Amino acid sequence: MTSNDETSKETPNLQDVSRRKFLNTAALVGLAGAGLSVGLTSCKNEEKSAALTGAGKTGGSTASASSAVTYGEFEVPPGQLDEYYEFSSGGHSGEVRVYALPSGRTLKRIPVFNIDCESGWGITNESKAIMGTHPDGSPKYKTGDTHHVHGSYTDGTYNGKYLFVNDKIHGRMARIRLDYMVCDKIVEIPNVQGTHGIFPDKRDPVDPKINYTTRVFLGQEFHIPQPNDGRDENDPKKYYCMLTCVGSESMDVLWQCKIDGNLDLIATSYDGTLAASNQYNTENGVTYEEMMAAERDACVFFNIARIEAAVKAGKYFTIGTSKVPVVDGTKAANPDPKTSLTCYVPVPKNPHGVNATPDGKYFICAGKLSPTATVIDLALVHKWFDGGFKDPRDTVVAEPEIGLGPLHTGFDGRGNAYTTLFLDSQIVKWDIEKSIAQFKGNSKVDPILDRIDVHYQPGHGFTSMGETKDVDGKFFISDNKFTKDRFLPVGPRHPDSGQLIDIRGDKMRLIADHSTHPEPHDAIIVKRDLIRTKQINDLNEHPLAVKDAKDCRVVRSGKKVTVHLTSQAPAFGLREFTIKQGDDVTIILTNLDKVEDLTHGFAIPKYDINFVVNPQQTKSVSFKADKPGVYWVYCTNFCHALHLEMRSRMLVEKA
Ligand code: RUQ
Ligand code: CUA
Ligand code: CA
Repeated sequence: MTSNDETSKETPNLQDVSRRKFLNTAALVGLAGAGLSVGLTSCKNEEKSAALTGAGKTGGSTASASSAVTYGEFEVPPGQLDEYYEFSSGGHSGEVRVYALPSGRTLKRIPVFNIDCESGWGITNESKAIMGTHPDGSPKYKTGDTHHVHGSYTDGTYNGKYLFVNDKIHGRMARIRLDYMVCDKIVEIPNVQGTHGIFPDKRDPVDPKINYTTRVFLGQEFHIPQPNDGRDENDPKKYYCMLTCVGSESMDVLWQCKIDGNLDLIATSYDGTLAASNQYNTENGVTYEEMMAAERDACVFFNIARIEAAVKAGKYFTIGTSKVPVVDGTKAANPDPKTSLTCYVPVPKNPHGVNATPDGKYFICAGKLSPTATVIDLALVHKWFDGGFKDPRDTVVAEPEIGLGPLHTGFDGRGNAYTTLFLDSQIVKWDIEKSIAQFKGNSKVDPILDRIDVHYQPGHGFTSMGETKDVDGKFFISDNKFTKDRFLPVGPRHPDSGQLIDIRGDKMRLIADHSTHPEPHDAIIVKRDLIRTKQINDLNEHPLAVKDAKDCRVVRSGKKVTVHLTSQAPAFGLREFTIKQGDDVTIILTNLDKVEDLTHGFAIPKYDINFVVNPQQTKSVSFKADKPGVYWVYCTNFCHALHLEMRSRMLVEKA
């Protein structure tokens, strides 16, 4: 039976759980038992009861039938503005996306690590300078893999200045300035591979003159030889991973900290003293069997002040040609908690995700291959660092069984946690203080408050303002990896989805399925009044701006030719311009239109040039005039009744 057949037989209905498809029982039993199954992608239909038996074994329970949503409640009528921005990573598309919530409207795609011919990202000289180039001027990398988007903070909440996003493939981090919603810096991290989790400081700035986040921390997921230059290739015992610290304003790599095992997601404490990361490969395995050999891995805490003091005191080394100071945070190098740079808290098993509760008290690590979430008390982590006790495991204050495949946790500010269950295809709502009481031995307490089915296999889940002290407990989004029968079929490559859930009441309620282009990896939901954008560029921000149509001209110096050009609807400043075959040409284009939203495009056929200039913006492109002939340079962005007539002729004279 094809999915087409299934879909056509059934009436879509948000509340109809009978359409849910479950993983086969083998996957559930395997994970619940020996923990040896990786058959996570099976789409074999199984009875719901069979699947829930598997879940029940590990503390799961049936999702409650949530009360229906009245759709008018959440409608954002035409012309009205949404309450929130959602900033989402675009996964292996390499971009960042901007949505409006609760409507789910798509507002913008911000190209970051990807080439984008709509905006000209990776095509214009300005964007290539940010992305990095080969000596011939071509982009250094054409691919990216964004996972985690976080905003810059002041006093524990978003200040609306920046977004930071990782690139897992090439070990980079990008910064997006939120006033223009464009990427303005990319840094490539030395000595790492697989830069996965990132998180900025939430602390109050040290320097009162600085009203932005001061540091961003990045976790390395893949361990490698150091330097990775061909040495120790087949000696995995010598591979290792590092935490990297980047200055958020300079975007310089400030230091790195070598660790045992690997790093994954990152969270920072609200007091600015600690960063933490879950570790799923404390085994230093190179195959998945090896990586899941141990019953416990860890959540590692970094004592930032001690690391920075060690760097200042010169207690560091460097690797290869990199000048970045590296401190040693391994257990062997840190035998005494009172001086230790790191605290490795044992957590079961291949944990995924670490999230800080908005009251600043706890870090929660989801178990992934264990049906548990581990609650770590930050006060106890500090006590451990002060030498108060020896066993880091004593920082754990709860470990409730919440369901199968727990990955990420969001918060509502009312003491509840919402964890995505990848294998159960559910969100589970649980009470943190009750889980602590249960852990202390009060067997009568059940921390589980509610479950809701999602469709299907959720990865990240996050709440409105949930990573800030201003968490408002209104919405939760479940970003789902599989959609199978949820949308009209579009061939083998399925859309992904973000499901919007109302969390204001006792019971969670599913509001909407927002389909998304793969892969909406992780996101934050930010109140709209925290974001203040500029709607028009400043003519003076580009040093080469052509400020008057009368300044349009072709300037030649030997083979170097510069074309100064303007756009103003419905014409370019030069109706034609002539260059010679073999010239090295740079075209500088300023859009002199001042009207909001009046963007022009600029395309040259066969020369592979296509970009836009927004009102008062200047961009440039450089190319070799290697093809003689007539080329109609044209505007690609519908701007005027005479948009189609908005052209110029580029005449390339034969050499
Ligand atoms: S990790 S689905 Cu790249 Cu964000 Cu958990
Ligand atoms: Cu200018 Cu279309
Ligand atoms: Ca492991």
